[in-house]
Amino acid sequence: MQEGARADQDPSPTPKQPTAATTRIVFHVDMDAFYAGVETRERPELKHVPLVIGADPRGGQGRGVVCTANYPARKYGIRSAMPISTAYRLAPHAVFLPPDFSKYGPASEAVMQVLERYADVLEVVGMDEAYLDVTARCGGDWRFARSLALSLQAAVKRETGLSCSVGIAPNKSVAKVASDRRKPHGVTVVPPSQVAQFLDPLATRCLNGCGPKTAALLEEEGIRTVGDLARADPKTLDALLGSHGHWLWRIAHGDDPRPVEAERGARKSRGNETTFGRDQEHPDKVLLAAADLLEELIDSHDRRDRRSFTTVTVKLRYSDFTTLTRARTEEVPFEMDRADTPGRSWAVAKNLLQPLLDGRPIRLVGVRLSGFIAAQGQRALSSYGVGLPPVRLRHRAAAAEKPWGAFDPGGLRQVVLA
Ligand code: TTP
Ligand code: MG
Repeated sequence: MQEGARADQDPSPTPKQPTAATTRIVFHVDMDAFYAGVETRERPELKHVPLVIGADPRGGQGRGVVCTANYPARKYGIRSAMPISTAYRLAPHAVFLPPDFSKYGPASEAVMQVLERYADVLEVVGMDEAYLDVTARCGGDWRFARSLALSLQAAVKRETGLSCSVGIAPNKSVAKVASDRRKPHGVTVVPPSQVAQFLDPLATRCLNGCGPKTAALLEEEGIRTVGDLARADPKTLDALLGSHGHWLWRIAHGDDPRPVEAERGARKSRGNETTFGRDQEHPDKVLLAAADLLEELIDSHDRRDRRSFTTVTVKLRYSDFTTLTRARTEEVPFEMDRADTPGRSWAVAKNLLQPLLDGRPIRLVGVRLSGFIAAQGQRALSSYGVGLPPVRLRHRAAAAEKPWGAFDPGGLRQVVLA
């Protein structure tokens, strides 16, 4: 049901008073084919043709992966994280575009600003998704919640040019499952009385927290659907999956007490990594790629939330897929407003990487920032992206010791900002 299509008026939501007995009403909003949607805004002619955002397919020889594909491309079976070579084989006539990360942060911020107006509490959980607690403004009225979601979709479309889907349920985990049911541009409402019948037939994979490995383990026990999971003996699940098994059992029952929390939206880390087009044997080239990744990462962090960070983590994957990470936490935080942050954080990353570059060929290098500290004067969500010009790290580069941005590994890389 593409209900959002008929939502072009804004019913100017009026907050209502919740009663003590009101169950929560939670929205999960997830952008449709997010990166592809952003690219299509500038090139509307791509809207109805298969579009793949990801690594260069190099005529089927490319080595990176698909970031996302628009819905016409998904008809060919193309999916996120699939090798780009497979995507090319499935649809060689598709349009392949590299991701342009400079666009997605600002687009996300613009979306979140719209969502903020529709929420009692907004929890941003990723670039393209958020939970909204709308209990108070809906006053327990589920029909009103549906019209609020239609209005939200229309506002996101009107103000950002992007499409999203909304799941409406009494808690986060059911809302998250629901937002995925009628993509793209769908609204799925699951009031409390329908939670059990909604979840029962779905594959366990539909639950957030049930990845392919967990689903395979459950399948070995004959547990294929969320209903099977709900009927399973929790002790068996505990034995199979530990405390995670118990959690899955609870959410299979539609039981998720987690509140929607504004603060929880603040991410704990931000990372960036690249797979080399060819395994890289020269330590200097790996270091230069890492320096470039770190610069992009700091630039992206600067545009997103600007908190100071204290920990730098590096990651290396050797050609045999052995993967190592090393982290260092500094007592003096790396502040986003300080010109020495790129140089200082690079010195840490380099010192962590160098001992690991022992001549073995490298397949992937990554960097991650964490240990965030809310800085004074940090931008409020409501002012994201507004007013403050981004810190131009590339301009600072001249002052830094390292050759920031000087190395492009042949355009062969697949960058993943997470
Ligand atoms: P998703 O919300 O998982 O996917 P999507 O928005 O592209 O499509 P859908 O309509 O199914 O929600 O991820 C959001 C963005 O994150 C996506 O546009 C690209 C990026 N991404 C990757 O780069 N790699 C990945 O493996 C995934 C899953 C997402
Ligand atoms: Mg999405």
